[in-house]
Amino acid sequence: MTPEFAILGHPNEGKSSVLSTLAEDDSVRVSATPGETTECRTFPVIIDGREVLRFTDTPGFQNPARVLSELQKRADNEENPLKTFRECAAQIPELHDDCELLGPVERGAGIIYVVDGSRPVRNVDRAEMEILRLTGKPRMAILNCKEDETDNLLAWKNEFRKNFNSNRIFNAHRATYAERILLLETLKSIDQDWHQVLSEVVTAFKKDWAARNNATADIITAQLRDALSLQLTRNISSEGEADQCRKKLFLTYSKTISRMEKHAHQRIRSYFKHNIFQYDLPPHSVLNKDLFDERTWQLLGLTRQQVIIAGGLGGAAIGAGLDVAALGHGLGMFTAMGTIAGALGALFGGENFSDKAKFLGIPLGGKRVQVGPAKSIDLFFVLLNRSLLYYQHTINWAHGRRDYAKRDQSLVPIDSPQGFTKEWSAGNIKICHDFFKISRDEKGNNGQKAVEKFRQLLLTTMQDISESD
Ligand SMILES: Nc1nc2c(ncn2[C@@H]2O[C@H](COP(=O)(O)OP(=O)(O)OP(=O)(O)O)[C@@H](O)[C@H]2O)c(=O)[nH]1
Ligand SMILES: [Mg+2]
Repeated sequence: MTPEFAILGHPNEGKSSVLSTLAEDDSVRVSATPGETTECRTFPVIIDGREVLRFTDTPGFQNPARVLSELQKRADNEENPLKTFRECAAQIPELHDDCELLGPVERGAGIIYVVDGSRPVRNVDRAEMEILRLTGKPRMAILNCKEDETDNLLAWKNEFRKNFNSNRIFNAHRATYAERILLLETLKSIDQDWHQVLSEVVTAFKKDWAARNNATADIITAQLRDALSLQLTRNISSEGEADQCRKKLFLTYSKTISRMEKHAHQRIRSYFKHNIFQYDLPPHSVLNKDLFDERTWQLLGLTRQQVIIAGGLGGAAIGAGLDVAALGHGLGMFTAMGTIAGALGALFGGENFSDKAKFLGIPLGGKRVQVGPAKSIDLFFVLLNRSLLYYQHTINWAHGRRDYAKRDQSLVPIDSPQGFTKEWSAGNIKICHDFFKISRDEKGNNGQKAVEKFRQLLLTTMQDISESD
């Protein structure tokens, strides 16, 4: 049977938010106004098409003192006090919410009691906890602290020990994948009958996460290959048009690459089940800058040291004609070349085609300008770091979170200035360089090897990101 857990508690403590995060469902209704949830609603957790678990959202307690006294009255001489209480409460309008919220418990759901642990314990909370204890159902408590206040935690924990099989801190806004797994592990321990089935659920969760990472690695690999091999050409009738045409082509080129990036990021987002709520990127994130902004390149491109390593690997790593040492890092990539068109040519490939055509033996019957395939491996690193930043942001955005609170600004992960590749060794740079080269040119068997090596590097990096705070 599919295990069911009902999320119970006082109004406005974050029950729906906790559920949304646990079930990774951003369609759950969350609101700052108490009393938002008035009916129970069940959210299944589906993995590989199978419902492995379900969570039920409930309204908050409205009359805990009255419910408690009604239950106590029945506790000694009735076989099922919860059932008879609900039958009676169903006739009393002001007990609607209290009757409704106990429905899932009556049908056998485990209890997850949610409190805002940043405020003190009150008598109504004690009444609610006593009600839950009287149900005799397996139950755990969750401290979902809305504020950073920790002075009350000890008092809460003392209350919990008396009334619950287990308790945990779990923040609806900040809980990570690892914390969700830990919560499931705790649920395992609150009732022996669930141990086996919840172990299977944890295994399924882990497998599912690995599958999402694999899919993300495929998405990023394909995004990079498409971007790096992108090549645009136009025929021109005179040399005079070349500069203008190249600029126009570059505009189309950069828009196309940005569109490819957006598409890749949307796909990553849907793998991680962010379907409805459009979370913003952190306000100060480099991801908010244009992909072709010079600052983006300074922050996310190669370090000076790495530029030299890449240069040593030969091939098309560095823009033609660029003096590696002179360009260095952050020296103003786009202006260092003297002219914009010159810079574009160096970074993205932009010869006038007449000479090349001769070389290739292709009669063109005119001149052509070309932008792409990418000449600078920096484009590769910028795109890679941006996609990894997007991945990091996505996996750390809890589904129950719906905005950036003002005071939360400092908690938003600050994007590391150089991206994830800053510390990468010469070995890793070589893997990237090989991938870069084959993405631009060939696609033979050797190419497959280079792609696979890069994909593995990507997966390891994503794993590190998943496991870091
Ligand atoms: N800062 C912060 N706010 C939270 C957190 N959890 C919930 N909130 C906010 O608290 C408010 C109430 O959250 P809900 O999840 O709707 O609470 P609820 O317990 O389901 O409320 P009712 O359905 O009205 O009983 C919303 O404005 C949430 O955004 C949290 O961990 N941190
Ligand atoms: Mg609610």
